[in-house]
Amino acid sequence: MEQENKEYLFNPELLSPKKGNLCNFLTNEKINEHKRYVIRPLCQDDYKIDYIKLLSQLTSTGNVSYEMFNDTFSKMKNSDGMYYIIVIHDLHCNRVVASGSLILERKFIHSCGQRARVEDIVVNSDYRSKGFGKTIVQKLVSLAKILKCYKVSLECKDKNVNWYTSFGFSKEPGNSNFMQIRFQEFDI
Ligand code: 16G
Repeated sequence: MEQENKEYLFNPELLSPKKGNLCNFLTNEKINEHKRYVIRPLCQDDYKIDYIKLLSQLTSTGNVSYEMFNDTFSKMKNSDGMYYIIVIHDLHCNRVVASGSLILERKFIHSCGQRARVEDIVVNSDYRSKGFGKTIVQKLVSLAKILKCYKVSLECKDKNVNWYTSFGFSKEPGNSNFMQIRFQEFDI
């Protein structure tokens, strides 16, 4: 039998107020009857339980092989604490049903501070309206605070602005633009 690879992207204790408790069962009793859902850092083996398929509900993923996934996973893990991807795992169906990332950026400004970005929030369409997205965003915002970031920001589709506003994100007057240039030749 293939050995299970439980390598976490980052220390799971960061998600758990109780030291040593590596799995964090969702606290909403109504939704989490029988301790079905856990929230935890991304694992290397999540590739095998359709992590990329989950991301494809957010945007185009391209063809990501296991080797490509592992290579990126290792680079993130060895990045000196810059990448924090969390998932909600449905233990009954053994699949990853929601995910979100917190990416840190080192700065010289703000006393060599760190800024954080919330990225790639996605909930499997079969699991919406259970508060999973909210749980993930709130965990990531708490994590940004624990990691002493001076601010946390995000960019999102226009239709989601009100949803993110409900977690305390706001458009600062005179400072609320998000712009981009897309390089089609590298978008594979
Ligand atoms: C949304 C996501 C962003 C993601 C992008 C993908 C959040 C808060 N925002 O803006 O993180 O990378 O969609 O869309 O999750 P794209 O492939 O068109 O860039």
